[in-house]
Amino acid sequence: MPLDIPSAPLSDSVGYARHAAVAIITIDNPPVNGLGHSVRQGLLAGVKKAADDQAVRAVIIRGAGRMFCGGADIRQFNTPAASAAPTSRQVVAAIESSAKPFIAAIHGNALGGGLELAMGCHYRIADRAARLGLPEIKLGLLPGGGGTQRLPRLIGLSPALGMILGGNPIGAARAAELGLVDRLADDDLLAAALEFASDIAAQTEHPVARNRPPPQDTSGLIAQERARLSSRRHPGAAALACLNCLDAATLMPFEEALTYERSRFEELVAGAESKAIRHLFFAEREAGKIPGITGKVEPLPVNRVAVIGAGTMGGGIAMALVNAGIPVTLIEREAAALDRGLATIRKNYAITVSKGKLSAEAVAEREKLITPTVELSAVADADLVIEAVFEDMEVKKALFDELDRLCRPGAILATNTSRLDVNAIASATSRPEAVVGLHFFSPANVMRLLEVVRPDKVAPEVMATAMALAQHIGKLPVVSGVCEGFIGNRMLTPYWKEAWFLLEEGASPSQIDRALQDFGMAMGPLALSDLTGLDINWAARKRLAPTRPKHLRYSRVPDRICELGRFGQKTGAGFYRYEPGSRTPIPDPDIDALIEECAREAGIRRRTVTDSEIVERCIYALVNEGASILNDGIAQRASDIDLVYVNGYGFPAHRGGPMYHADMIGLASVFARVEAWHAAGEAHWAPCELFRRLATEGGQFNR
Ligand code: T1G
Repeated sequence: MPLDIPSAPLSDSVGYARHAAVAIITIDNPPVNGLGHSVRQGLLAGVKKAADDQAVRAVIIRGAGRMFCGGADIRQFNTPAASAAPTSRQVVAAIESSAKPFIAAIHGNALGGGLELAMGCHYRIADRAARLGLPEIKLGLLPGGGGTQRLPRLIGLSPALGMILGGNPIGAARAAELGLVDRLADDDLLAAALEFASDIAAQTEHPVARNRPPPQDTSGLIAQERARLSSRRHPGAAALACLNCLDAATLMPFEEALTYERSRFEELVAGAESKAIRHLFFAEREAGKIPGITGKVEPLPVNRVAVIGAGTMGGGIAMALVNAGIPVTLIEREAAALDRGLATIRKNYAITVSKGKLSAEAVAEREKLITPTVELSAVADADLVIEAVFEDMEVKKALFDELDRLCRPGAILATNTSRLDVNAIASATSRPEAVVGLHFFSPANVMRLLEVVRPDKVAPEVMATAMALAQHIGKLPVVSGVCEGFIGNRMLTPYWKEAWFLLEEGASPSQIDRALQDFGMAMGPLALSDLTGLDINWAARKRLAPTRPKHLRYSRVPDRICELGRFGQKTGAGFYRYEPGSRTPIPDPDIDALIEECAREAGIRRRTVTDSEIVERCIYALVNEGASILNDGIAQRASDIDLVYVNGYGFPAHRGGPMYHADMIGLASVFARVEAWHAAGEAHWAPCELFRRLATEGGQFNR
């Protein structure tokens, strides 16, 4: 059967061919066959051409390249092209009203507007590996091309609600079970679609989604979901709008509900939340790019990794690697520590199995990929070694000296340090060009963010390998230069300091945490420090004390808390106290008294501090440090900083990240506040040159 039938162009991204009595319309708009304006024009032209062609009895729509269609062209949103006729809705309406049956031949992805296009067709044939979904909610949007109306008519309200509010695609087999796909293709998709076309040729009636009975919400599903959403601090505009559109599907005539859906979509696509989330969508794709390296320098093969340290980080890293099918040699100096690490890994997998996320067989396969040993010499056959040992420079230098001698030539040596100088670690080896930082975030088998720290002497192929490995194991790699704390932890320092200063000036821990959670932070700064452990940063402050500039304001609050042995949740008390076995922060009058004493000692008259002042000072502390990180060349781009804070530190995605948030407020306004605090004698607010220049020139961090 001919795989590829020559097409005549209908537009610069849609082709038309006829094979016997079947017209074949092919979308060819790399990289994802997005439904840009030229695609929509071509599709409508194809619908008309097939209608006029007397020889045509059925029509197949398919995608060229690696997928059927990845949805509307997000880059065209908020531009005239997005709503230029013909819209997706008009194309789908023309297909649905066609007297000739349309068959969507789906491979790769059918997402968003791509699935909506397929649901406008009378039938859907899918390759078994295909994935179908309506991920719009992940862009702060809703399916605006009829998805909220056709999907529940095709598969029922409950599965439709799950797909639309979850935003996750389903596989072709599941789609077939639900009735979203009419036939699965085992190998040749086009052949299967052509065969299906001949199977239905004799039929005079063909199913039209819009004519199916509307979904009924007999079990109060929508009300339950609305209550669940409303109980969230930030349910998100898109989730509520999706729910309202599904409700409309059960209550309104089809056309009226379609108009309602379109209005809600237009509100969302013009809204700040979706624009912020779409900023992050593209930022994620930018983050993986290192100019001059990715796409140009071939990554080195990584077939075996040695992980040194089977503690929380080492065990999580080992899991992240075997989850991607990469064999791991897990090394600990002592058998007892190794056994503890393996037991933790087994426990974590058991939880995953109990949640139904993985089968016991799949877990067994992954655990088989881990080779535990107490012999450091086992690193000899590793292509990459990742150390996750005690966070001490001398310990790490000594280990890297040993690794340099034990590892094969060409092996890459990576450190998981969260803030130490990777150049200094590299200098402990004879191969600094092979040393890189891979700063995983805990839990390393769950958190997507990975700071790839780029030392001065690292070779381009080592960076290319680190970025490729990160993406292979499903991480979100962000390149950071070498500095104290890289990107994320460096920004955390002034953020926490501002919170401590606000405590001394009159705010309480609960007020500060609540104000920032109302802003959208997943956790308040003080509860966060209790979670991460106050002792880690206390050690850093003590290490840096000899070089701390004396003119900078310094709060004794966290030191005094640590001196009481209160390191946070791990000791049952920090800024808050915790009941045994509980992680719920409980305000502690002893801490209030300690704060008042620190204020007195610092000569600070306490006052009423407003929530808005708390938010402004803490968030602008992030922005000001982010600007310095950009100024110092530590981050490649502002959107990388946004990604670090949204994915690693709970910054609200619907505000786009700290730098994007400042851009939306206007840098002149943000800079004016920073400059005012600096001019009032708060030396730690000194803005960098880049911030000053952008603010005065009307620029933005995210260009
Ligand atoms: N529009 C524009 N560009 C897109 C795009 C899209 N929909 N999807 C991907 N790209 C770009 C991406 O920025 C990157 O660009 C390149 O394509 C490869 O992407 C009306 C309103 C399809 C699963 O949400 O999930 O339809 O960096 O690296 O890993 O109801 O892309 O190369 O310059 O991600 O193979 C709904 C979003 C839109 C799907 C492919 N659709 N995309 O993954 O490639 S809204 C989505 C994805 C909508 C309708 C509604 C993934 C993918 P560059 P990539 P991939």
